[in-house]
Amino acid sequence: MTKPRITSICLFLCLLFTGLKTMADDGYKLWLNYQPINDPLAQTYKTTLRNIVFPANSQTLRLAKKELLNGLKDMLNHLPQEQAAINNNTLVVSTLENIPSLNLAIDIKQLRLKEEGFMIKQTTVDGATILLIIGQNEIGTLYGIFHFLQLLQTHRPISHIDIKEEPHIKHRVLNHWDNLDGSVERGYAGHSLWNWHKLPDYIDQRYVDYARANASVGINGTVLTNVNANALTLTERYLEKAAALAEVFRPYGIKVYLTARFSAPLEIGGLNTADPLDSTVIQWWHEKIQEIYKHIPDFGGFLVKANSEGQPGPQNYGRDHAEGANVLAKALQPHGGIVMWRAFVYDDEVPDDRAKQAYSEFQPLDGEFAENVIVQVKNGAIDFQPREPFHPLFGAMPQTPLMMEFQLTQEYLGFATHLAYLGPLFEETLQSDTYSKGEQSYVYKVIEGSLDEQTLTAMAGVANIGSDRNWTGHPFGQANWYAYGKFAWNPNGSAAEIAANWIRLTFTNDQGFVKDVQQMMMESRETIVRYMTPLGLHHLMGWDHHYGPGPWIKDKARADWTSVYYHNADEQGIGFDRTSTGSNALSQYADPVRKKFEDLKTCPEEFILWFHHLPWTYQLRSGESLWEALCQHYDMGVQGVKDMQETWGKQRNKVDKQRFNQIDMLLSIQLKEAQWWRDACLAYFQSQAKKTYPKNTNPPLHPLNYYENLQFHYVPGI
Ligand code: BDP
Repeated sequence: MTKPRITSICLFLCLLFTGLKTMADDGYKLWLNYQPINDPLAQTYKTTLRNIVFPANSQTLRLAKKELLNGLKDMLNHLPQEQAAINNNTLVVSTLENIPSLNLAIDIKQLRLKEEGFMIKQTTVDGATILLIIGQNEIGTLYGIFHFLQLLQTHRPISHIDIKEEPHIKHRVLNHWDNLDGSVERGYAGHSLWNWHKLPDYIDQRYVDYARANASVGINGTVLTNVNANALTLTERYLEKAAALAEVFRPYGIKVYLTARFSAPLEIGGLNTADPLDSTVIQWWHEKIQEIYKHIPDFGGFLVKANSEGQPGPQNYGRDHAEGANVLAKALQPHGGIVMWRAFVYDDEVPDDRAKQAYSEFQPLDGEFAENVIVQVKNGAIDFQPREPFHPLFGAMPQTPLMMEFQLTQEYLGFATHLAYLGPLFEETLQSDTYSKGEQSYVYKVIEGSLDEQTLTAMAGVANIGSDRNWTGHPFGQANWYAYGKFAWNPNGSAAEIAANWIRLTFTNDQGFVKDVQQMMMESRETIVRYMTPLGLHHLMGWDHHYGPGPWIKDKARADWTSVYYHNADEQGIGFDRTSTGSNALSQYADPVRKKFEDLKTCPEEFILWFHHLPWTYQLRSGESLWEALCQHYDMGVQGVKDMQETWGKQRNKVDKQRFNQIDMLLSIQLKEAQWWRDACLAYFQSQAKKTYPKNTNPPLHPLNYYENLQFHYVPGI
């Protein structure tokens, strides 16, 4: 071959290679991005998967099979040979129940799997080496297929594989705060996915793709409507629409739930009360629930926000939360439905520390709820802040099933504009020790029911999904949906591992990329804490829309809707005293936890201003004064975003151009906003502390009144 020919071949290969990297990817495929495998492992995969035995005699199994074959075709350009008998190198896929019909010499009594579990195992049967994927039921089989495909996507070896996976939590649910008019409360990724106007007759392909994505991470329930509920949701017209969605989701193992407005008997039922102990009200709910089950035979149940932020509830009639929840629960019970009753309550009548109110109202009701009620508790006692200590209700209601509510939609973490991987936030909460039954009484054990022997278990994630082409607005928002599914499956999981897998599935298996991006993701939430609410500060955001900083917010209808209520900054000091000299919210924790937080020597500094009001001169462990440390944290936050930009900038040739640019632009916005948070907060706190800025801290770009006077219209999510 002549030299010029070699050069042009090289050039062609180079172009081909860079062409692949620069191809557009709009992110629609999420982590189900079945890229061709250019790795020596591909040959082993093909050999192991030469044949297939997969009797698919139901809709779920048929779609599991289709998923498998499509995945193999895309990744390996290979289709296994369909076989009736089992030979060497055969992939056998089956539900536990169907195994006997395959005439396999396997003792199925030894194969024990919990509901929706699966196993993937290489074994020898009658002299043939086969790979088995067995699901406890059809949905377990579908989960097994997704898991298997993810192993291939992440280039894991499959010889001698022996995996058993079972969900630790029964109901793994997304909460959509979607309104019937198509808007999404605190939604930053476009409109609602549900087109209520065109339903039930028009089925958008996105409904199917949504169900598939959820099933691929083990999510098995969806609450379609906003917790600030509209009674119309429960009218026949909307039930028909919800039923159409339920039909699409069913083969993917996803149950539909709805939010129930407590005053629905008044608003759509024509009654003159919604008192849960009134017999006409009891009858109304009974009939309404029967009607729902006619439309949706596997309806999951209700999610209820009652007597909170103006929502109606049993307290309007002098009844308590248990009396309210139990009426719905009784009517749902014969159908197998549950009530998820939210503990996110605070009342204008109670002038107490807002952080105490959920505990004060719910803890005394321990043991009063019907069997099919589970109390849904936010991760922290205030409201999805960038960092909160775990909610004191965890561990404090041993006779009541409690579920975790996380918020994926980043209402307080920069919307869909800031890169915030929430895995570390989930892990931090779930691994917190409640000490309710001595050491190692972790929150995750409360949630999975193992601590108090609860069998009704659940986790909720407030969805960050909308009509945006890439589902979550920020391409990294997808990681929070994915990680939520993984933590709901196993709340004892590892955020770092989940991040690494997500990166491989979504972008590339390039080791350098995985390492850099994993580190960037793992640090991202801490970076946000630093430039928004360091050292235990909380609730400092802009009024109502929650966009940007607003530490100066005061004089609103309720003190606990203002920032000054939470930070209490003045010339002397800053922080919320929740010790025994203050609101004593700490008394709601088990003693070892209370003591740890109460004692300044042991209180983790990331929570110090959450629990203590301290003078600006208070010396932190680093030797810095509180004022100096505050300035330093805000600076570190801004620097953290610059570091993310640098890390991302290095990945240009490793990802497609479209997502590279999107993320690059979003990081620039994030840097601007981080700087804005830092400058506005420092200008404000300096005006209170009346201290000079430390030597290495640059003063804010503008005077305080510049930040105070900024106004924003049409902020998304309201
Ligand atoms: C707050 C949101 C509000 C929700 C509320 C809730 O700002 O829009 O309705 O939580 O969880 O964080 O009910």
